[in-house]
Amino acid sequence: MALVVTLLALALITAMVVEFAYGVYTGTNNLYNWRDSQRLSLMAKSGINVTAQYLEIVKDKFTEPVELPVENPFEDFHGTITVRIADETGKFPINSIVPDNQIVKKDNDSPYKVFISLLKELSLDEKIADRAMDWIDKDSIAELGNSEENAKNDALISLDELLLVNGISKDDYKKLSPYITASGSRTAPQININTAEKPVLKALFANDDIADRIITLRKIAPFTNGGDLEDRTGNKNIPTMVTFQSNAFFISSMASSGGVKRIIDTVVNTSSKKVEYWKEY
Ligand SMILES: [Ca+2]
Repeated sequence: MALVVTLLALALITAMVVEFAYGVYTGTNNLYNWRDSQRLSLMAKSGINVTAQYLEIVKDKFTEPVELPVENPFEDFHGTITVRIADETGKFPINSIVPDNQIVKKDNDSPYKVFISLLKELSLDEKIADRAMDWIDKDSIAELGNSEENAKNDALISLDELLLVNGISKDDYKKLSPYITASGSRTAPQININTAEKPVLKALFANDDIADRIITLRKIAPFTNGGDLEDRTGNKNIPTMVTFQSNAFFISSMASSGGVKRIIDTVVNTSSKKVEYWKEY
């Protein structure tokens, strides 16, 4: 009997010790994870700050998206910061299909028409334009069956809102999102032809040949103004949305260490010096 009691007591004590050790282990682990994620958050933030200042200097020379990894930027902490920069002014500003005054223009040079051309260019359903329009415009008059259901009736703050729009699938979004932006003016929208990708240029100029010529010629020297564009491409018809400088950039800064990572996505406006969008995850 005494032996049984002793064995039971021993088993109980062993279980308690194991439980305690496990508790200490997970507690310490949580603490380290928390500490690391705080450090990673600050690292990611430094990545954004440095990039924003760097863009102040190089914004006019920026031609294509870049990715810059920096290994162990701090002496006492092993990790990597990877910064990705892309020009937002080279993309189609989707909010501009509904201007601030809510009057949607549908003539040839209008943002709405350029968006339709971009959808065609990407082999996407043209009706996506009307669905996006109903999502953004303040009224509740549906262009298509369910296009006003649960609509935001306001401008998009981030592109992933498009996933909430009725009739826009995940695949549509994946195809479209590299070429559009939620940034930019709704009343005087601009696209920088020195950085825009081919589908955007083709949609903007409604002409394959001119888009190709722009891409070839801008590699030699960026276009500086309308006259320069006219002289070098021989094209006299310059769309209203054309611009030659960028003022909004997307920066994604990812800090990682030992499998843990923190990412900050942001859009900074280099003219107004404002942060237009900020998401940390
Ligand atoms: Ca609406």
